[in-house]
Amino acid sequence: MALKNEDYPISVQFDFDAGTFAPQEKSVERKVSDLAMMFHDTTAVESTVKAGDPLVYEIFYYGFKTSVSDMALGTTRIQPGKVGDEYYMTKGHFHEAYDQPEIYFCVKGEGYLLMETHEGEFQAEKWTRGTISHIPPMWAHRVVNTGSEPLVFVATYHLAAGHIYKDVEEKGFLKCLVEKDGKPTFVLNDKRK
Ligand code: S6P
Ligand code: ZN
Repeated sequence: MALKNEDYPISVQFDFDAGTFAPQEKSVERKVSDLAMMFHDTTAVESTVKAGDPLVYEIFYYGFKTSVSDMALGTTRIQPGKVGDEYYMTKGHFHEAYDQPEIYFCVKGEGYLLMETHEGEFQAEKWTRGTISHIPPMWAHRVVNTGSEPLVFVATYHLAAGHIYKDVEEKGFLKCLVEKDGKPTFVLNDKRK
């Protein structure tokens, strides 16, 4: 089979200090207002948005699409911070394609990877720099930054995986991470009580 331009090997360069890589195809920013329905303290959401609507996280993408494959790279940089007592986190999603897994690699910072199935199985993985987690198909996934510096992780997945946000927007995850007595603490999500 004749090779097309996109079928040749390619590399990008990761910057461990910045938590980004170059070249990039695109980036997306999510602020507190984009995550308004995700945090449990709606009064704190309102006042944080009014006070300047801070950036929570950015995602940098590169899709290594070839004629026959669709491997993709995403790096997410979550700022340290809280809305009320709840730590900054990603929205979280299920993959649209039920057979699509993903690998997450924590390269900076500390926090938790929360995962949950439609059947209500919940699992949280403690993350420090160097933790690599496999997210099996059919597990929703969200990352929470419980540290005092940006948390950066690299994701590899197939573009065919797609994203479904609706379920997480409506019900959240079974547990939330809040600061209690200065420590990250799991509490049951109000929407599930
Ligand atoms: C894609 C992968 C990540 C997330 C990113 C932001 O499958 O899991 O690149 O898109 O970490 O999270 P979210 O929930 O806002 O898409
Ligand atoms: Zn994903």
